[in-house]
Amino acid sequence: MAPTAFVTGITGQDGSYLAELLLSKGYTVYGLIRRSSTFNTDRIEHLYQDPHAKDYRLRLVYGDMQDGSRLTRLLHEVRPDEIYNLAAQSHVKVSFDTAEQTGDVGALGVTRLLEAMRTACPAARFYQASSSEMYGSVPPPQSEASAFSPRSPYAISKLYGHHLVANYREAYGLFACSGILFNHESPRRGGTFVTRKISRAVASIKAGKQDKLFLGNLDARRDWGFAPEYVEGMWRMLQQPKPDDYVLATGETHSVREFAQRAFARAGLDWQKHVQHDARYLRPTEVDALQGDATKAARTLQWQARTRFDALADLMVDADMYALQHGLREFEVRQRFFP
Ligand code: NAP
Ligand code: G4F
Repeated sequence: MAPTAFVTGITGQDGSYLAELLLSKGYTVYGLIRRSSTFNTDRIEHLYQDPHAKDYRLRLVYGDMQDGSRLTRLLHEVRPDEIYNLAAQSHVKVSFDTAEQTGDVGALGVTRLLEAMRTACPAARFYQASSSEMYGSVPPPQSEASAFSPRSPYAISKLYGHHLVANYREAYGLFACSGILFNHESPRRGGTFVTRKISRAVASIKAGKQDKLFLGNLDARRDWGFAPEYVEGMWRMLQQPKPDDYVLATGETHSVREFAQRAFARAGLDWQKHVQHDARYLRPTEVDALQGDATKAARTLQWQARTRFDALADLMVDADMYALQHGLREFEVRQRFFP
């Protein structure tokens, strides 16, 4: 029988790519969505199926990581083979403003979902979206063996979830894995994360619609990869004979300044003429440098990041310029760039 997956965060960047991957593998996918007064399903619109269709395999269900009884009821009804927990308030800077809610979703949400799984479907396989932000001030390169030193409410919530997954694995024998993913981007990346903020601004400046781009810390260094490759790694973790935790990363590190330089150059622009500093984008505490060591994933999962820094910046700028020129939304750009 074709497997069933339950995906939280399906409307996000990773959720949309993961849904595509699982549907292409024949899965029936249940996606948790939040009720919103406006449509929040843009990233999965191209996957939408009429519930009356014969091969109806993408099933969207309402719920929230802050509503444990709903999660329990859903897992009793769906009884999935695999659970991917991607839901989070995932913006680090915002987490300083909304620390309590970020923790409720990112930390306690994991508890709610694992408890639901423990009672409803203990034989299911569980993936937790852990983050390289958990390393915080630990010097690079960072691997599964590195210590954690989180520097934001977001990172602390993720570390809670990370430790809980390990505890439920040991205490109850659950098949639960954490993927410690370093930054991964795409044309579907939220517009307030730095890479997409830059690629959108480049397109807009090139089109003569704006002149300045305001950024915070240009010295921060990140290990940026391409999101579709990372969701493949998530799936591979759940296909292993034993549950474990894995770093997914490119192994390269670059500064925000370098990303801006490359992105503007792609459009034939000089970044220094357009980028200005704005202290409002600085964080109370910063993560200065991330560079992942994904040796374990390469060895065990046969997973490797393929898209490198320059190609990533180029494809994001190309997608945003194309979208602006043709008046397209993100998922429509996909048809042109990633058929
Ligand atoms: P994203 O685009 O911000 O998506 C977050 C998803 O979580 C959205 O679907 C959002 O729903 C959902 N969500 C937020 N609060 C929720 C709640 N209370 N109940 C149910 N759903 C909720 O994030 P992403 O980049 O795809 O990342 C996916 C996961 O990986 C996140 O947990 C993130 O923290 C983690 N992560 C990301 C990266 C990265 O570089 N992208 C790296 C490491 C870890 P709405 O659409 O309704 O807001
Ligand atoms: O793009 P960012 O907001 O991503 P950040 O903070 O690294 O977090 C992302 O990656 C994590 C994995 O390591 C995920 F867990 C998390 O959910 C999220 O997806 O910022 C990257 C860097 C930071 O150092 C920030 O200070 O860019 C710097 N930056 C400089 N100017 C800016 C800006 N970031 C944003 N968002 N906006 C700016 O104007």
